[in-house]
Amino acid sequence: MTRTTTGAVTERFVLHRDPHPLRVATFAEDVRAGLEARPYQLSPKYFYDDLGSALFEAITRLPEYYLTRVERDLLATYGREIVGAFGEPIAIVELGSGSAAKTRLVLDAALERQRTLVYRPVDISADALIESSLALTAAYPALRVEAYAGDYFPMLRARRLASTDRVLALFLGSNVGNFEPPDARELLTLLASSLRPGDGLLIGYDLKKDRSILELAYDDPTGVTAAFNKNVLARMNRELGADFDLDAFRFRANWDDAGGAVRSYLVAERAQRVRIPLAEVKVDFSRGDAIHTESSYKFSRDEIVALASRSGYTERVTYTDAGGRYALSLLIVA
Ligand code: AVJ
Repeated sequence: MTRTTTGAVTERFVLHRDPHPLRVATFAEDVRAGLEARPYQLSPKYFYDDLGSALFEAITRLPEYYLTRVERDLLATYGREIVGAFGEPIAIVELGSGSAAKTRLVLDAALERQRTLVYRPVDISADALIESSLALTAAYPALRVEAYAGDYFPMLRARRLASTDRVLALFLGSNVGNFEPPDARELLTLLASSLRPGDGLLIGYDLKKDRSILELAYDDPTGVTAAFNKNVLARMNRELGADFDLDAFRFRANWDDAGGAVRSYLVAERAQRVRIPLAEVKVDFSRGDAIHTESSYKFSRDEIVALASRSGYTERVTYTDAGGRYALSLLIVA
């Protein structure tokens, strides 16, 4: 089945592909910029090719990675109350929908209150979007999916998500934690400008806690998170003709208390030269050189409410689990 940039995949599922899809050139440009920078860095968005998305699904099943389970329990407990806060039929927008597994709890709650529902997921991985949207439209006859494959920022700047519906936007999974604070603020502000006063944003975020719990969640003894990180080296080998030796790099994740984030790295185990022809870059790593692959910021409720008010929202309610590990805040566009 050929897919057009914007086109109906099925009768109730339309896929809009970002006019500037994530081209290899973009990947190559970002790799070149990141490996010519000091310290070396790569964007976590490049984790999510097919294998990366599957490895992330595996991470969400790890006993150490509590985020997904705790968030799912909060959605199961408070989903009805959250959609009930809007009193009228809603449409649902979601940033970073991934497999949309948790989203079903919100869709269920909404479809208990209204006959039909429009769901607008946005994700960097078109394949993940197509897979989840086909599964959702098969499972929910009253659901219509308008999916957007691409990067959040150009999508929001192009106001592709603006609509006349009462909208509940979802930003779950502590995905907000992947953005540097100024970028998180810009993203929430952009999203607010695509919504109308009175629309909602349900944001899920991981709370600050003991270093040992956080470092275990991001460096599990099974090695799944290490594989998730090393996959980006393998991806450069696959897509950019690089010659990374994955065994010559070690994964490391540390809690940075001052910065408020878990920082993930791939560390060179020995001095080595790596060539990445399609990015026109070669790197001479010294032993111990680190490539920063991801920051996962952790928050307090007050920090999220402060970020929200600076981005155009007021806090309606916040739910946390009994263990105080994770939170869901329902924000309203001011
Ligand atoms: C999907 C970005 C929320 O940072 O917790 C999981 C990705 N990285 N284990 C996170 C991730 C390492 C995850 N987010």
